[in-house]
Amino acid sequence: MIMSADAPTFAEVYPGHPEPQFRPLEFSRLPPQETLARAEAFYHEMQQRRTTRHFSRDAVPQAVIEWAVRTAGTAPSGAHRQPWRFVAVQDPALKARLREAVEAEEYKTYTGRMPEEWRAALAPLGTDYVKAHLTDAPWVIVVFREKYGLNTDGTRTKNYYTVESASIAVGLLIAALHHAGLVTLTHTPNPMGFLAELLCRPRNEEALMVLPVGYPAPDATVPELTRKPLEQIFQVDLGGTGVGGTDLDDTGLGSTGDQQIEP
Ligand code: IYR
Repeated sequence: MIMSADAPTFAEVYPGHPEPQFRPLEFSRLPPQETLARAEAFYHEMQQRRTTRHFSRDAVPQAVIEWAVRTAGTAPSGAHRQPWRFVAVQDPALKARLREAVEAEEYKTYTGRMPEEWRAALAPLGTDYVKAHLTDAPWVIVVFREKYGLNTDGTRTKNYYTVESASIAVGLLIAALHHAGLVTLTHTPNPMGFLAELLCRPRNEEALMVLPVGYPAPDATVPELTRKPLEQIFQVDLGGTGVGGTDLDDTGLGSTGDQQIEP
């Protein structure tokens, strides 16, 4: 391990680059019991979130969408390039064109391209090529990732981890919309190439996800799904979760799961 006394100087690692400017972190530390209470309360709030395909046509003010997108824009990103663009579509004619284009692709997917294994995976969700949510929802947010930066002189700037960065932003967007009392659906038409053209985005942007946003229809339904319990998604150190004082023994995996270390 490199000892901090031997750590290279900034000038050694970044020769020729100006020193970065730092400022003190604004941070107010909460009492531990409040931290725990907030962590739990936020889980309970997010646990209420459901993806639905059934949207009311009721309007949602643009300001709500703007605040949610601002929240999405707080996401961390590779080299802080913020490689995302949120196109919020509300014009009924444009939503109709969007739906038409999406359904044309999805029709081909559902009636031909989809392999049986994929079809079997989607059957419990009952999705199909009819995308009424794209015209019912008052807003459809199309998220683009910026594959590279495009300078005014036409040259390119490399971006980093654009899928990861834009996906983190989408996660924050979903949480923000739920927190605001709205519902959304993460929709991934496949292929998505037509979206950049339809929404007049430049060639350095590629669509990542389509999220209709609004209120649920009064008769909205959701599939019967369960979420994996913590024990199935969490591991501390080399195995076991210690959750609720139990480990993975009752799975037959042993307390260190399948992460046994070779002697
Ligand atoms: N893109 C299609 C199919 C689809 C795929 C998965 I994986 C889903 O979880 C749901 C749908 C569509 O949006 O219908």
